[in-house]
Amino acid sequence: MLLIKGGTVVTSERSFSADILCTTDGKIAAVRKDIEPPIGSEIVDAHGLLVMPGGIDPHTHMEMPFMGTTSSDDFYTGTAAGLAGGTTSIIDFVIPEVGQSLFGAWREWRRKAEKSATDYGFHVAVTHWDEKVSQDMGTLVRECGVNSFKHFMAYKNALMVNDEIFLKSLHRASDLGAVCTVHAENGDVISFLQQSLLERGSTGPEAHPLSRPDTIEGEAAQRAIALAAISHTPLYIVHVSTRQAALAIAEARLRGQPVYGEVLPQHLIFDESVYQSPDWLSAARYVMSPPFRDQSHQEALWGGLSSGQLQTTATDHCCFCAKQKEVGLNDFTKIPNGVPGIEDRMSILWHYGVNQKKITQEQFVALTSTNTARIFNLHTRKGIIGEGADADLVLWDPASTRTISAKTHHQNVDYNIYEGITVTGVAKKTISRGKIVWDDGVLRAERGAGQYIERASFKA
Ligand code: DUC
Ligand code: ZN
Ligand code: ZN
Ligand code: ZN
Repeated sequence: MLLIKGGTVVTSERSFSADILCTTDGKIAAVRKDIEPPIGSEIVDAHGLLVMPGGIDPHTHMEMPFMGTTSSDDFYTGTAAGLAGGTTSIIDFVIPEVGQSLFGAWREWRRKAEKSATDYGFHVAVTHWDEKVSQDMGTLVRECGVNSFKHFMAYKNALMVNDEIFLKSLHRASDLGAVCTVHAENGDVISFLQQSLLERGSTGPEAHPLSRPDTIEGEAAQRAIALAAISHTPLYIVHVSTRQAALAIAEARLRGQPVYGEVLPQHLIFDESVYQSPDWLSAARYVMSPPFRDQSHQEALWGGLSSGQLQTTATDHCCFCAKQKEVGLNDFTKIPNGVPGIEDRMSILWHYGVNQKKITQEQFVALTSTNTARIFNLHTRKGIIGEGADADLVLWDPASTRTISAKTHHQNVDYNIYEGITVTGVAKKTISRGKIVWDDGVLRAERGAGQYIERASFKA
């Protein structure tokens, strides 16, 4: 048994002094003041520390085949890096290949994820439509613990679905009691703009944001919201990066529509100037979609998070090393889209959010863990601190600092987008189902210790 003594417990609701007792099978047994240590228990001194639910990152891409290559963090290295930053669960994406069934893909990704160090669940992408897709959605929801499906309105001729397919999938998800998630950018417009930029000789990373303007994220978000309304399906919009998309979500919520928005910390602090670096690789490293935008959008994202109109933070963790990025040296449309971030999400949000008084520490817990657990129906086990819940905890030191660097990070990638930034607020210890797996700089991540998280339908 593990007894965490003397800390301040922070939940999405309130902060209070209490000890936490964890059972050997990884559950929380008690949360109250002055718990007497049971015989043989290990005591963790949490004086001066905040004890919060472990982070849940609902948007990662470990070892994902994408744009002709595979993201460099696998399920072990990526989740281990997450533990070093206080994240104890992920929801990754099953992306079926052309011709592969949804169920077949889910089985393949289950196999890949067996090496995970943290618990993990899956959203399953719907990238085409036929009777088998509809059947598999039923199987996945009823028998496989999947309650969310992903749709790409971008990546034409690859992952993109048109409105008709998206609507069919939304309708099927509604019948099954599942949530639909969406990457909202207009893929037809992007494809057109990419071609015209290339024809005009704009081949470098500086053309990337020009090919994906803010307006077409707003347009796609509006369209996704309209389709979700028609089919009465809860909608979760991933990586909201614009004021337009944030407003569309807020308006839908004012109409009473269940629409949720996710924000990536990188969009809160970087702007489009990252693509102007004279050094090709320095700019190419930031190529992800949606791209970094002009700074004016950041106010809406922070406002959305602090007002509750945007509910979660994720990373879209999708690592590609320099060698992989270089495939796009002469053509920005071939640069694999994606940036690392799972290890730094919580520190970045704390440093720029809590320290700057943009959000409270309770909102920090809501935005890094609890809201995601509620939206994706894992809140009986995760995202809370209460008897019977999984003992997934982070002991947070709000006063310690660290300087982020690829030299010291645990992600399997040769750069860090936050290189050189010194943050105040660090994960001192991370506890995954009752075991200390990150201990003040020592990583004890265990390959294969992660369990698959079954998430029930909302119609059960
Ligand atoms: N955007 C990225 O940058 N990478 C993975 C997929 C996506 O939508
Ligand atoms: Zn129906
Ligand atoms: Zn995306
Ligand atoms: Zn993604």
